[in-house]
Amino acid sequence: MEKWWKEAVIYQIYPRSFYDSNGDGIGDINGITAKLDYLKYLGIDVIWLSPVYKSPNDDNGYDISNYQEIMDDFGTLSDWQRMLDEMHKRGIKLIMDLVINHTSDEHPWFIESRLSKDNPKRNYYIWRDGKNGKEPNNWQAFFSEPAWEYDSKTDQYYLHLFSKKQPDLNWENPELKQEIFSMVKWWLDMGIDGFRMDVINLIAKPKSLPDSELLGKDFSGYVFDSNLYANNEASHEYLHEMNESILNKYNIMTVGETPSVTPEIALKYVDEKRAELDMVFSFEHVPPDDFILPPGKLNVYIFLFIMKIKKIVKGKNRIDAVRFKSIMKKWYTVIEHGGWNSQYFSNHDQPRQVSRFADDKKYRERSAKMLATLIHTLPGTPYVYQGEELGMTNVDFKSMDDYRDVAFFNSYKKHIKGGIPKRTAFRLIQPTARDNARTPMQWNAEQNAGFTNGKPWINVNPNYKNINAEAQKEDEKSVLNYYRKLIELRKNNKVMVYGNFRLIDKANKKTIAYIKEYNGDKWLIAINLANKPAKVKIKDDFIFKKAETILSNTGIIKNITKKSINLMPYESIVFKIF
Ligand code: TEU
Ligand code: CA
Repeated sequence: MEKWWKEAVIYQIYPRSFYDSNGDGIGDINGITAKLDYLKYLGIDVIWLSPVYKSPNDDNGYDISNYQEIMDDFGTLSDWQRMLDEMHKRGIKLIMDLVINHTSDEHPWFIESRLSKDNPKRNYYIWRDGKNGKEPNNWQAFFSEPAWEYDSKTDQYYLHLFSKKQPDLNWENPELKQEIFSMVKWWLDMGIDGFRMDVINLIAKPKSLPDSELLGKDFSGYVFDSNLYANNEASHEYLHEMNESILNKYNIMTVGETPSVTPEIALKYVDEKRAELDMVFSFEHVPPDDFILPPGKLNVYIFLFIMKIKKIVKGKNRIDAVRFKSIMKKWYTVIEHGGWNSQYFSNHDQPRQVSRFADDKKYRERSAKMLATLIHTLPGTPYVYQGEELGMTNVDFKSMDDYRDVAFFNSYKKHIKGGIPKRTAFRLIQPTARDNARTPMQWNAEQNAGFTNGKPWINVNPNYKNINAEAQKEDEKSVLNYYRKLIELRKNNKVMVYGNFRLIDKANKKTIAYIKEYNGDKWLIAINLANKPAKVKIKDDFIFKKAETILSNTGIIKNITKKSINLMPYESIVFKIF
């Protein structure tokens, strides 16, 4: 069925790093309002705004201490209201980030909860007795620490799947659930257009909180087992209930962030008939490059050696084409069965896509456009993360002091504890650091990339003199202008949105090529994922008279024979076929 959110292009704003309107070095809400004309010019339809709620910023706003107020750094609720009005005036919709798996430990609920075992808010969170003087179970949190924190006041532990300043909420408590539901309704009544739901498939914990049986994987004795934390049956019940009682009364969209989902599991969340979510972010095509350290010093060195070899191999062809194609094919079944997908390579948790999956040096512009072509033509709704439309790259910070992210610090500490020398640990985790994507948006070639007049909360990437929005506006061949063309194309061609998806030349190790068809329109997309020339073979069973280039990332218009398409390194072409 046709829906506005299937046709939309969604742009993610990480507010801290977008634009600083008052010179304190921190991006803010008035800064977003000031840049809406840029986003209108880019052509996007929806903004996903990372959290702007009151927060002590242990995890940059993903630790919320008040759901119904705006963080001081970012402005006020009336700034927010004005921003929303200005978005709507321009025909841009807004989806807010809903973080309801956990709150900050500075949320008044938690402050009360930890006071005593019989406090009325005690069961808003997950408290347990220790076992033999240790944690209640062997779980490790996402940010490299044990998932339980001891609280001496009541001699119990609380669960936190993220940092220890992010205690997990207890969704089994109906009172807590109702509080969350009324907060959700409050935001919808403020006029927003939907939610991105943070780690929403973790909200229901496994009954009895069992030990993970994936033992011995880690020197620390704790086990990171997201399959155990994720997708417990009740998460579907809670989402269905939220949908039936609130969400379906509004013309909105929802996208759930769901680590550890297969297409089968994802379909349960997004199957139209089940009425839970509209789409989810899956991770199969962006697997964590994070490492689980083996115990023992010798093993650590063997492991480091293997990682080094892997990196060399990976450097040759950043996306494994055959694997990627099979993932895309598998995920297309979600759409075939009445669900929908999202398409992304980047967000505030992932390194920059051009550095990670393509080439941020010689072929930076061409390969950034190539990745964009993929995102916008693969089946699903495309998501653009701020700066991606400029081909922004990872940052090569030289010291730990340049980093800001709690996940990075925890991971560093853990590597040191595991016996890895400091410098090696730093080098090892640097390419995966979330701060790679959190350096300020590069607006122009002036000081601090035009992001702030003050001292930025995190340093700008020094390459802003070459890579910035102002320069790219002027350059017809820029990555920015290529994104504008892709977005415009989506508005005028439903085949791009609803076209079915058929891969050709599946065994090709360098390319991905596919046909999309809708209401008589037929497109062929041919993409070289490698830094070497490639050739897409077209079999006899696929016949066409003429193939016209609609968009090419090299600007070269091709006449193709029916047998094959030659592609330069990282070349991508969208053809209309007759
Ligand atoms: O991310 C959840 C998540 O799966 C990530 O933690 C991911 O595993 C990690 O970032 C890889 O390094 C969401 C938010 O997007 C993230 O920013 C928050 O830190 C996290 O939830 C906790 O709210
Ligand atoms: Ca500011």
